[in-house]
Amino acid sequence: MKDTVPVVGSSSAELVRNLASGRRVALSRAISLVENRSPGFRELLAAVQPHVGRAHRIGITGPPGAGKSTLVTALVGAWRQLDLRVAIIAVDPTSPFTGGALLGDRIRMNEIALDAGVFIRSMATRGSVGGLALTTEEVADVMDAAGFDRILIETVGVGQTELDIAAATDSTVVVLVPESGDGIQAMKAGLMEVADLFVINKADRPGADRMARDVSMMLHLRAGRALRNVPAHHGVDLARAARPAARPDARPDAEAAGWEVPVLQTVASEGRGTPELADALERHFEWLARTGERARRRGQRLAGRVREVVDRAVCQIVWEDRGGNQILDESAAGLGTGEISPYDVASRIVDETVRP
Ligand SMILES: Nc1nc2c(ncn2[C@@H]2O[C@H](COP(=O)(O)OP(=O)(O)OP(=O)(O)O)[C@@H](O)[C@H]2O)c(=O)[nH]1
Ligand SMILES: [Mg+2]
Repeated sequence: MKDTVPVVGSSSAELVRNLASGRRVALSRAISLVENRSPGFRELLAAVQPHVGRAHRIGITGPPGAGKSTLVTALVGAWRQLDLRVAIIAVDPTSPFTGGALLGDRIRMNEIALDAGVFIRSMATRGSVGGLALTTEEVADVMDAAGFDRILIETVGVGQTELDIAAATDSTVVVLVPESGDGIQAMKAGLMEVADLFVINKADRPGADRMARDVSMMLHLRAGRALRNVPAHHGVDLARAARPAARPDARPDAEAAGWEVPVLQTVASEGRGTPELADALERHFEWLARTGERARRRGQRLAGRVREVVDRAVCQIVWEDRGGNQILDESAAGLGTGEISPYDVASRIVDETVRP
């Protein structure tokens, strides 16, 4: 199949016309090409790039069974009423998204799946060739160029990978449920850093108010700390200088940049609170555009993507092409006896591969 992708070899304009005309087969194949890193995927991404940047990208993450897909379904319903086109990426779903069963509402999901204005794609973590966050962003680029107005990315879990994927968007929604543990736990998992909006779903269950209060309190504590780090005058920021340099593409948390992270309560299965979630997402998108934050984040993401691709290429050169792996193998015995140190081996590898 990968040799017969119809979009490859066509001009950029043709390609985008193909995608924009709503040809789902063309879109599916373009996405597979990107996902599998098949020949031509770079050209395809280059061709869509000038048409990228219109869609509002929204990441939705949270523990398994929190009601993410149910929320997604409700949002899709709201947007379809406004005649907006919606694409959904379900990353590593615990059950196939299009099956509908996991939504607990088979009929509504099937309606959505049959709607020409909705496109659903599942992506597997296992066997992903590139970095998953990178690939997900690239798939979103293809959907963006295909003219979708909203792109929803659902990831299951609150580990680093899931957060990275959900945060590679304009707006990141973290979904918690009353029983998902206390707010402190949530903070530890790095959720506070990535969330633009918190949703306490299953608010029909006991403990929702308390959970919402805990999360709000954590957010305020954080905001207080962020303020303390602002230098009193425009001199050197010692607090910052003392810390190790952040990753160049790291994302400053939304609170520090002037957005007050809302903590919403929803009962997604009954559609309660979901119009407010849709509103909050609109407000966030407007705020991003108004403050220039959207362009800034996008710039950082693009720079991060370049870094990631360069890092991969350099690793390939050092370890594979120029024999780094071989040097490491040869050094195994010496390392084991303590005759040479890991630093010695590393220096030798750098000397012989990077500066030959
Ligand atoms: N009581 C209650 N149940 C809900 C609510 N929202 C969703 N559910 C139910 O919770 C179950 C899981 O919902 P999903 O939307 O599949 O949750 P998910 O977070 O997408 O699940 P995974 O993708 O498997 O992690 C389903 O049976 C839903 O009907 C809610 O607000 N209250
Ligand atoms: Mg789900």
